[in-house]
Amino acid sequence: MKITQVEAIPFAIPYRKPLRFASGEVHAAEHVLVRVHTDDGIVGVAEAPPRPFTYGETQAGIVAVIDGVFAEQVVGLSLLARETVHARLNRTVGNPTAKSAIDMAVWDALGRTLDVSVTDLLGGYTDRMRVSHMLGFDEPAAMVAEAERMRDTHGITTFKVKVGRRPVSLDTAVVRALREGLGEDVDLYVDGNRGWTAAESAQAMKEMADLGLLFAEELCPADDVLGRRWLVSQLDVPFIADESAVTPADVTREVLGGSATAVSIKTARTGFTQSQRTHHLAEGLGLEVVMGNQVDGQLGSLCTVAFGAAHELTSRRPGELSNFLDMSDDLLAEPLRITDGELTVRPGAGLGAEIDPDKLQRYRLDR
Ligand code: MUC
Ligand code: MG
Repeated sequence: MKITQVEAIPFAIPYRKPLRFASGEVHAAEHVLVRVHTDDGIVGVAEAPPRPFTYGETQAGIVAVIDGVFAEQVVGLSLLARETVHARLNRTVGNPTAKSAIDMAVWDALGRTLDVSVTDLLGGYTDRMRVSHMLGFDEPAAMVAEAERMRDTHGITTFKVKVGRRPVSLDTAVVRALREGLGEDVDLYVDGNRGWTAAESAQAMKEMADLGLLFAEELCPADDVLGRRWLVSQLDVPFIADESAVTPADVTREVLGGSATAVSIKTARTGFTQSQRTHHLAEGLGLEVVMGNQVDGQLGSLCTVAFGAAHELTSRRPGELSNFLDMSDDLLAEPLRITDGELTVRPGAGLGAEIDPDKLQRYRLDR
């Protein structure tokens, strides 16, 4: 069960259509495939999505920090020593998606070694989650058409709508068009990626007061400490901390400071080991949890559902598990399928993910 090698393989797969939001846009999945090898011949896998506009990481930086710093810190450790892996990686600040991909590949390798699924190792609550789809910036009619397509093709009835543009009426018109177009049978919530000020956020939430929103997420920056507290105190829906609360300590700070009342857990940035800590903290504090999407590919989405399905609290709300549908291709040999609005974990050991060697050869950038 000893780790013998950690590989970081950069690859790029174009999106069929880009995802646009207030803090950036994604045109291609320029991710890093991480493989953790053991002395038993087992290989665990996970992917790291660089999001420079959220965490400052780049694809080249993720490869460099894994090859130059992290690999040698974990080689020689047992797969059972996940807390030691965590502690060693945390000697280096930042680099959340690079650390998380190593952590998740270690869990995958452990599951494969023990012939147990990662979901069962983590908690084994259920084997599936309902799916929520993120709608990126576009004209109202195009966003309604996309939501209808997701509902009719995949049975998805929960949508997270990207907002944060100026004037705020650009986005409030979209949310209104979605409610009018899709009716009361869908659930809607909004994510501003820090695009508005606190006052703009309050104005937008007032304009949308009759639209029955489930949540609001990161409408304004957490660094506007007083503005954000003032906003959150007047809302009658949970306010989700996403990029403002990466670590459990960040979550504690935001929640105790009155700047958030719910949390997004993203395995892409907290892996499984750190996501468990955030989950337990959320349970202790009585927070709503949404399993979020870091604009993940299929492997990342599989990690999210593997974690989300493992606990009652993380599987209670629909998870953001569908944006891989916008990619032109993927690395998995067996594609993920969303049916009747649900995504199931893969049966079998670990994450149950097999990488297609031909696809990896085609998309890898280090050939
Ligand atoms: C989200 O929930 O914000 C976009 C930026 C980011 O950091 O994550 C995505 C989705
Ligand atoms: Mg968000």
